[in-house]
Amino acid sequence: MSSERTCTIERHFIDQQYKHPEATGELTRLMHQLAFAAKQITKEVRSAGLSDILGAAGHTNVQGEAVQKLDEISNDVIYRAMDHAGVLCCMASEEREKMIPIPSEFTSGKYTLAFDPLDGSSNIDANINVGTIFSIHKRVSPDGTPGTEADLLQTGRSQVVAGYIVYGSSTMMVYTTGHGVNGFTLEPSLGEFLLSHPNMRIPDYGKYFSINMGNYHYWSEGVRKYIDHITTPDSEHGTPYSQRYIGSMIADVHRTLLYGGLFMYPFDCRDPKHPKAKLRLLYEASPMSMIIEQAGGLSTDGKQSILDVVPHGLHDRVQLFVGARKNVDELLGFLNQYDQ
Ligand code: P6P
Repeated sequence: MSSERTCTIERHFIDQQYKHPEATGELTRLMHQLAFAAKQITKEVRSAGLSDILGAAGHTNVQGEAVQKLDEISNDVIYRAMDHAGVLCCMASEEREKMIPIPSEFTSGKYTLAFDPLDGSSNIDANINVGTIFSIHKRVSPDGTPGTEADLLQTGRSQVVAGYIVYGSSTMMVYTTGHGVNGFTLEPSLGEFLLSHPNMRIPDYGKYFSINMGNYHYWSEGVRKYIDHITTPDSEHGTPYSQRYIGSMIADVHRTLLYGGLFMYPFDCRDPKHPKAKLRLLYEASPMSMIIEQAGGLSTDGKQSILDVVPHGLHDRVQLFVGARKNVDELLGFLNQYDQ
């Protein structure tokens, strides 16, 4: 095993910290706690089929979606790993309508955490890849005071850390602090995340596209024209591309990071005056877009980088196109031609 492979995620956190003399170690501690939570959720996900935590928990979350028991367990694991860490001033979760305060004796932290505890949860019972997505900002309210929504409602561009943990054939944690993207694979026999994918780069182009084709007739003209273009056989344009769609954003974007192409979740334009988006900005689109852009790719809501979209609410939704540079540029050509 190469020397890089023996680099634990803890060592990597410390290396990142020592690149910044002003670092206090708070962020390192935050990342340690996230890695610990990831190991706990891995254990729950791996044993879900053998215990009674599969199936719906019987109530719906703020998104109106049936909450799976693993969603709740994952949410609680992350909350318990973070609430006493003394590094956060507040949190936001897909599973909670309102901002999650930090207990008053621990509210001095200078960071915020927005997370989707278990993205793709509708696939849990089918044993399909699910994952945790996280986004960290530095607070904007005065240190030592309870965190506020304003601390959470910041653009993707101002994220301090963005990352995800994908629970698949192995558990991988992929994160960026704005200086490139690194991937770590959990070595179960050690209980450690080891550096397995140093300096991840997305290919410049790929002949894959990831989208729910069942919504074809709901999309804008530009999106439909683009999909028609990439699915029409034409040797000169190297089409058709291959479609890959798992239905867990985290798995679809992770594959796109590795193989290129693009992932799309367009507006539902059945009401052209009120197009509807599905994916959430704060804890899905923003962190995944920072990862892809840090790896050399592009993200857009059709008009601007996802990282520049200003959030107004914790659960804002956004149209999302994210992936390899040439693929996203090709799509934008169609949106600019047909959707302006
Ligand atoms: P659809 C999972 O529920 C999720 O939020 C994302 O992870 C995924 O990309 C999307 O919804 C799938 O939505 O409408 O294709 O089932």
